[in-house]
Amino acid sequence: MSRIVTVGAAQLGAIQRSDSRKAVVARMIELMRQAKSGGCDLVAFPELALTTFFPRWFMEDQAEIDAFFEQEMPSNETAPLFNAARELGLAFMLGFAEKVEEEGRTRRFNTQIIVDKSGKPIAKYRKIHLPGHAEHEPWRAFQHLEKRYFEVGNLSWPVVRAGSDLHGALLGQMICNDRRWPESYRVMGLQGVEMILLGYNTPVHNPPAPMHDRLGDFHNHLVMQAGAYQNATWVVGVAKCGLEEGCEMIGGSCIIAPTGEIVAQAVTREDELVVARCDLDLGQSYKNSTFNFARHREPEQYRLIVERKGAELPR
Ligand code: ING
Repeated sequence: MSRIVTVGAAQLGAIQRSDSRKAVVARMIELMRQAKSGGCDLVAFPELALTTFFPRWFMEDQAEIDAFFEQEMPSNETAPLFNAARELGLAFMLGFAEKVEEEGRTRRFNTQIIVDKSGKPIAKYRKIHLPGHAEHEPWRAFQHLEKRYFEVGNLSWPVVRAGSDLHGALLGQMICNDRRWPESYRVMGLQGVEMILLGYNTPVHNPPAPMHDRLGDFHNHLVMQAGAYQNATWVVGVAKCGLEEGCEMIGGSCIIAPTGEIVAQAVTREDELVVARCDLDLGQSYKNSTFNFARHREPEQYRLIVERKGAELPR
């Protein structure tokens, strides 16, 4: 009996600063309806899916910053999303800015959750690789202040076994910049992950390295295809994209098989649903051969990967 999960990558076009959560949630529910009629079991939304990508601005007033965060999940504004999913019988992944009281203090993370078809949250992940910078750098066309607004995630990369509504799928998550680091995939590969869900907001222009701009779409698929193949897992990458507050962001949402092949991808930088039937056992032949980790890996030889942060050149 094959374990097929039909996935909808629900790409979102631009969200402007003035767009209300109510308006965004309505767009997301429309994508959920399309997903339902497309036979989906699971819908994945982008990173920070409820608001414009606010780390592009330098802000000092904490109240102004906190307007972009969710104090509770679901809230009055996001409850309609949970209700629609439950009514449609859809599981979903949602990225949002999380403000939480934890260990006696207020903490802020770039977070994703997975909610099952009954509306129960079954997984949470907090972004570990925070790109950009922490102080105002006015030379940039726009800022990228994730190191200022978020803490490094403290949940590692957990892999959870979903319920029978998703055929016991071994699900993992990462967020945006995490996808550029092989360690993110491997930590989940070492837990037998079958499908990684990730959202991203990726500007076309990278101020510190403008010569990379022409390769943004290529690098986007390169890293996810490599991660999928090298860990024998499905990878679902979902963009928030288009021209947001003057900043163009790449699209390229896609569903990638454990073979490393892109099986479906977006062709616009708008709200667009990308659907694929995903056989969760497709990675098995790789896990039993080429990427049989227990048989072929030599962790004793990999110590530098954990012990050393930055590169140190030989004398
Ligand atoms: N965005 C970008 C990303 O990793 C970036 C940051 C852009 C890094 C271009 C390198 C090059 O896709 C987020 N939100 O991490």
